[in-house]
Amino acid sequence: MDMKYKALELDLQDDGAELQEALLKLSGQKTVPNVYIKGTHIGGCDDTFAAKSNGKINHLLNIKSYDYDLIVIGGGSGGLAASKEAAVLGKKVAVCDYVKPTPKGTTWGLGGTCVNVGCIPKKLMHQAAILGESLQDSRHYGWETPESVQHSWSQLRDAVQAHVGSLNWGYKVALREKDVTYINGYTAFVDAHTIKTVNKKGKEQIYTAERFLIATGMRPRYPDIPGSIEYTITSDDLFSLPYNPGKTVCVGASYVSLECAGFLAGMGNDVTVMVRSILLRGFDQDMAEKIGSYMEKHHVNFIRKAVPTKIEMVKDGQPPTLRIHYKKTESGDESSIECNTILMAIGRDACTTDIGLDKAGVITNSKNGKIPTINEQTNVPHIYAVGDILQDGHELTPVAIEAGKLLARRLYNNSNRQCDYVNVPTTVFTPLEYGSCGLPEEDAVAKYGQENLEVYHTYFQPLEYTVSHREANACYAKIICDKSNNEKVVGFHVLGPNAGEITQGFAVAMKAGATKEHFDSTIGIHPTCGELFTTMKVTKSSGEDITPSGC
Ligand code: FAD
Ligand code: NA7
Repeated sequence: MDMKYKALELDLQDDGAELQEALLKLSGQKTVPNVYIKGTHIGGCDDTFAAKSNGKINHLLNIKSYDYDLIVIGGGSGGLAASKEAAVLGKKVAVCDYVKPTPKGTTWGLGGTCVNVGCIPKKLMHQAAILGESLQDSRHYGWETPESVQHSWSQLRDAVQAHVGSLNWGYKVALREKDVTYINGYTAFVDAHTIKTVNKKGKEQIYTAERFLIATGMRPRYPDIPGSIEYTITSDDLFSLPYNPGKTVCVGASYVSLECAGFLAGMGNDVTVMVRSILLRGFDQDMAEKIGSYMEKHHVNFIRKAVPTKIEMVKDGQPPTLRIHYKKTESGDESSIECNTILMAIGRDACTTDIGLDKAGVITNSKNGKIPTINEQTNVPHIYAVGDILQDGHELTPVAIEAGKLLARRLYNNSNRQCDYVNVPTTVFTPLEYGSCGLPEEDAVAKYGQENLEVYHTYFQPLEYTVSHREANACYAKIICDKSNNEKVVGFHVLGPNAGEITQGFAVAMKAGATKEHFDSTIGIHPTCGELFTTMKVTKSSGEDITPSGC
């Protein structure tokens, strides 16, 4: 606590035994440590820790006591997990959460991106599209459904929003049950131990805390072109859009863009994706291209190597008619498309610019606003960060939750377990789902060298696709093995239905250090897609045929 203290080591004192007797008389305690503060007897080790946590030591030392042990800024995946864990461990905790409305005025409740405008609504809309495809398949399976089946955007949106609303409510209840104070106000640091919150009526409050956790997440970016902010929407608006988006252009080739394009097309909308360079930067490019060609065959148009230059309103309405002008990046040719909705999905910015980090002394990366940390601790020792704003983290909900929970345990329960950011599995929910764990092939080559790798791969056709006559070589799987280390599996990739469910199980195996031999000696579950990982034989380097044969 940065205080001057004097320690008497009784076994090193000539009169140690006499001192011990005197202490016994004075305090009734013979054991050591025997702690006094300004003449007041505190007790032994446990008593001292208790006096620290109940404020007695602060009081004796005349140290200002704080309103909270921990204030968490941001009530999303990471912030909520950390705050609940810290409260369960007996700490006085507050969570500050506030959603700045989008330029279109969209706002939402407690829970952060994942629950309100991310994973949850998007997976439900993905499911709506999957059901549409299954409806087509069902006719091959004997269901006599009418050809003119229609999809209702408003019914889906209302059902999705009802579910999201129930989750918002659940989070509030959970905070109340765990005695976490919920402060619904925009929050910024005033100094390193003080924050100011402003609620939607403009009322300001000041709070202090011994420690802080920053978990403010990210928000979508808009390109700096005319009409962009006035006329386009982002994923923050899409899931509660009051009207069917109609003919849609999705700008960007990020997973957010491809997922939204996929489910909108699956619901019968005319959809175009505008791609500046490559699909799914950061993901395995072999897989990314296969996703793209499947989507192209399934009614999603792609304009490659193009960037938007201007957006115009042609006719206001619900939906409006818009015109997006764009330029080809290589030829410079210009063109435009008329559509109803333009979804900007060109990346997300860390919410760290106007939260007073300079006043608290917290350093950010000037390139992307993210916060560098060591084990989630910022350069200011009592201020921590988790989730999407973490430099070198993963922008995924389960990662934010795990990091938040483990941090609370380290701070308040003597744990030393760190969040492990290696082999984090993930899934892109495009019409054909793409699950991956470990390294993309490009990264594996860069790390291990081509000569040290063996890639096993195969196309596959889910049994369910046969009766409904879906195309044969759309689904694909590959594993990347490190030959110099017993063919340890360092990359796992699968493109097919339920890829997320398949990948989750194999991620456990990879965490345990699975090798190709482990995969081979595992007995498959027949007939499933996952079983093919137990029988993969063809290496990419052999160039052999990988189209599937029978059981
Ligand atoms: P968030 O959940 O974003 O929470 C931050 C909270 O802090 C927000 O409520 C914000 O309003 C609030 N806040 C910000 N600044 C302040 C302030 N100054 N004062 C008070 N409150 C503030 N991840 C997956 O794992 N799987 C998926 O399938 C998936 N799909 C996604 C789909 C989309 C469309 C998007 C956009 C994201 C998706 N993600 C997915 C990513 C996932 O949502 C994020 O990784 C996760 O929400 C990050 O959690 P967080 O705690 O860092 O921040
Ligand atoms: P990403 O993964 O940063 O991708 C951004 C995409 O947008 C990418 O395809 C970019 O192309 C493209 N982009 C970027 N700027 C432009 C402009 N000006 N014009 C056209 N296209 C552009 O962003 P996400 O939206 O997926 O968000 C990331 C996180 O959100 C994710 O990790 C989750 O947490 C949710 P490029 O490849 O750079 O040429």
